[in-house]
Amino acid sequence: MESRPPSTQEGRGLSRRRFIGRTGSILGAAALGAIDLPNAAALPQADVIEPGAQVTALVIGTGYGGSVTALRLAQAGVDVHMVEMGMAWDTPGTDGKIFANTTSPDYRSFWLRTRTKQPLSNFLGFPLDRDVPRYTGILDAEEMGGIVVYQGRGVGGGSLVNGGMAVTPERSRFPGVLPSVDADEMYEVYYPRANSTLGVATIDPAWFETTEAYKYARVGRKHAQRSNFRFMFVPNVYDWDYMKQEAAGAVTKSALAGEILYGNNHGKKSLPKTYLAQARATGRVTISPLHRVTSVTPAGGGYTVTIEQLDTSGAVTTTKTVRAQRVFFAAGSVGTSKLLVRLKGTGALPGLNNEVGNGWGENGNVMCGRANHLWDPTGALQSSIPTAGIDNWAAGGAFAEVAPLPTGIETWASFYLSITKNPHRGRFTWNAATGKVDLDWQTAWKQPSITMAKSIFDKINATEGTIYRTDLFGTYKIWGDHLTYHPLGGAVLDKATDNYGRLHGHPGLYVTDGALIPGNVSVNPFVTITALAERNIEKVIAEDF
Ligand code: FAE
Repeated sequence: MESRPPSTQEGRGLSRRRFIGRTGSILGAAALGAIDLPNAAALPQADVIEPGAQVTALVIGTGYGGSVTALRLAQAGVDVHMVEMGMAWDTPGTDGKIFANTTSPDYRSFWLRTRTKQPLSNFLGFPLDRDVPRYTGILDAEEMGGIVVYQGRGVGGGSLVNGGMAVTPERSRFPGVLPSVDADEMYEVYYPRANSTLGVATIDPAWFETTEAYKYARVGRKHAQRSNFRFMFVPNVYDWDYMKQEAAGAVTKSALAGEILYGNNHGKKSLPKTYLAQARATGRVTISPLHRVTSVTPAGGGYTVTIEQLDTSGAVTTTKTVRAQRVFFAAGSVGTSKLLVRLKGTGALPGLNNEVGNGWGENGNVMCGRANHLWDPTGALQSSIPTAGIDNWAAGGAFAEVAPLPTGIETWASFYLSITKNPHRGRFTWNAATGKVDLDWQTAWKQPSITMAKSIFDKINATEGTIYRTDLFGTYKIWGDHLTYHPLGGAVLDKATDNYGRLHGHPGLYVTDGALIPGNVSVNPFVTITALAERNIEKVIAEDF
């Protein structure tokens, strides 16, 4: 059934009983009780901020950095208000589901677009993008100079749309990622704390060997190992027991039904089920969804924060100003960088230093597919949750995630998202003429990433006698070099801020998200973003509150 946008915020206050009644036909009682709470019950209730409110700590954004910050402040006895420009994602659409399937994007899928912009634009020569109603959907494909930056929008930020791959970088690489941070502390205290609060776990190896859903990853392993590359299992925040039950037909399918890019209706331990659930349980954290911060400026020892309330068409319905003693920028690398660069450029925060906007990178993301032989199928059923990687970082500067292509049909394709040691860094600057923030990235800067990814896939193709797919990113285009899932930097730790995220020039302002990390973490970034936020907020609570 084609799902349509609700004309109002239909069902916002839906009770748990009514929710179960509506979805009872697709959700078994066991699934509701024991394993998977529907989002309506698990998500924090909206508690919208009033104009003129006075707030002790205001957090901009509800992704990883924001959620860690809110939880730890609340546990220390500080009242927190979180402002999130995206939706709460706690209300089912007309099809009874909160999130749309990856294979059939609808109004819920994209942030304020009238046509989808899917990372894989083509398949077998056919363009995949289609018209959708403009809506405050979950995935933002933000087009900036020479690059499309994909980001999650809603309470939970990137955790709503990401692949859940929860990777701690190798200890030896860490000093190259964050040189001013004590690595021992990170690996002894903050990475373990982040992994345990996020609910990170590794797939049962015995199940991996037998399930149809990971045939594609086993083919990926075989090809990697035959070319002498290091293959590794990658931990994830998806509930592996739930996935096993999906395979057994005992619960409603999510990963095995191709859900990922536009949200998982079940199984994924996204932030609303982990950090944000704990934060709400303290009774000290409130959240305003569909509210966007546009300005922060000093006022009487604290800050005046301007916030626009949006409706689901993206129109501003109200503009509010509130007072906050302290403000934590957690709007993601792009969101935080753009806000800070604009606030410095317009004179709202004149004390920010010239490092603001610098050091932005895309974690060297580049995608490609390989065409396998007919005797080497990758499976019609593919779990949308990746769990394997090929590590050639030391020799070739690339770590490749063995990614799914969950089309529901046999494709004979192996698909990869590579993270590479791309040395290029972009810079955000204020453009007074247009009143916008520009990013000086160029698509040509992806060439080093392609070269590094080729260090793996040229060799595999030579060993296997196979070729690259040319039908996934356009016609006769091998490399997905126009995008990133992993924006990082723009307000770099120990440069735009002190060594704990305090912004220079304005006491009481902090950066807590991926903007702190200078462009690259050598693996998927959210565990590092979470662990760094844990480290920084511990120091800030001890010294500033
Ligand atoms: P983020 O999670 O982006 O949260 C920022 C929040 O702030 C968002 O909810 C915004 O809507 C909100 N916001 C922005 N501006 C404003 C404003 N002005 N006012 C109010 N709210 C605002 O930031 N990483 C992994 O480690 N493993 C993966 O498997 C993985 N897969 C990915 C797949 C996809 C498709 C995508 C898009 C990303 C993936 N990532 C993955 C990246 C990961 O989700 C990302 O690094 C983190 O979410 C970044 O966390 P932050 O806290 O920096």
